Amino acid sequence: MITVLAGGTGSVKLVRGLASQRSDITVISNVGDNYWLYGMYVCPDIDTIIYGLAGILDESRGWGVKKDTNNFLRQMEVFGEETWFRVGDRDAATHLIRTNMLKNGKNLSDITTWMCEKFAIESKVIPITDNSVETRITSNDEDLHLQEYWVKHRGKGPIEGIQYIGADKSRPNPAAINAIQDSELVIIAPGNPLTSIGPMLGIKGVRKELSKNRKKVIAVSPIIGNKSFSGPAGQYMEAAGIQVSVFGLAQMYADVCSKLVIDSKDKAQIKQIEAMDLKVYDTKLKMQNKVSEEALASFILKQVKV
Ligand code: FO1
Repeated sequence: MITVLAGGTGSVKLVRGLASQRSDITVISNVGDNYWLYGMYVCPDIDTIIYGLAGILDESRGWGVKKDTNNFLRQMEVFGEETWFRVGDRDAATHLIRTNMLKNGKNLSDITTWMCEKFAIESKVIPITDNSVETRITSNDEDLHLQEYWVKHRGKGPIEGIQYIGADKSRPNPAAINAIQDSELVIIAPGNPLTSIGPMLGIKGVRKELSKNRKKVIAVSPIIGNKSFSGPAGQYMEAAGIQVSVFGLAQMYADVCSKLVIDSKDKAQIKQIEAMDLKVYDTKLKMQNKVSEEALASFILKQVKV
C-alpha cells in the first residue's frame, strides 16, 4: 500500500498519476481549509481529490466540478447573500449531503468513505482527523479563515500569522495512522507546506508517527527556484520567515521524511540538503498533463523501488 498526504490543488495531479499505476493508494487529506457556508460543510481538499480521481474535477480552476452550473448561487444572490465562494450546483449537493450525514451522527471519515463509493473511486480517501482544525490567517490585524483570506480578499493583504486552530487538541484519525504504519511508502504531495500539509503536521500524533516512520517517507517539493509551481506556497513560506527554496522546504520537513524529490533546476542545492540527512532525487516536477502526472508518479515509485 502507498499512502499520500495531500492537500490543495497541486496534490491531486500526483495522486492521479499514482492511482493510474497502483490500485492500493490511500490518500490522507487535509481538513484545515474546511469551511461552513450557508450551513453547509465544504471540504475542499477531500472533494478535490475525489473529483480528481472520479474524472469530474474542473481542471482549469483546480477545484469544483467541471461544467457545473450556478443556479444555486444565483438564487443566493437574489436572497442577498454573499457569493464570493463559488459553489456550483453539483458541488453544493456534495456539501449538502455531507452536512446532513454529519447531523445524523456520522463522522467525516465514514462520510468520505461513503462518498468514494458513490463516485466509484478505487483509492481510499481519509480525512487526517474527524476533529475540527481550522487554518486562520492574520492579515492587517484581522483574524480570517483561510478561505476568507485567500478567496474573499484574493490573498492580497500581508500574512502576519498562520494558526491551525484546534490542531493541538485533535486526535489523528486511527485509519490514517494505520495507513502510515502499514504502507511501504508514504508520500508528502507537493502541496502548500503551510496551508495544505502544515495543518496535518500541526496535529502532534501525526508529526510523531511520520517521524517514527521517517525512513519510508518521501516529500515532493511544490517549489521550483524561489517560487511555487502551483498555488501560493512561496507567499506563505516567506510570511512564515522560511526561505522560499527547496532548502527552506527541506528544513521544514527534515524530521518527518528521509527523502525529497526536487526539480532538476534546483540541483545546486542537493549537497546542502543532503547535509540534513535527506536523500535527494531530482526530476521534472511540473505536471501539466496526464503524461507528466504519470511520469512523476513512476519516477517516485522507481527511485524508491516500490
Ligand atoms: N477557490 C477560489 O479561488 N475561489 C472560489 O470561489 C472557490 C470556491 C470553492 C468551492 C468549493 C471548493 O471545494 C473549493 C473552492 N475553491 C475556491 C478552492 C479553495 O479555496 C482552495 O483552493 C482550497 O481550499 C485549497 O486547498
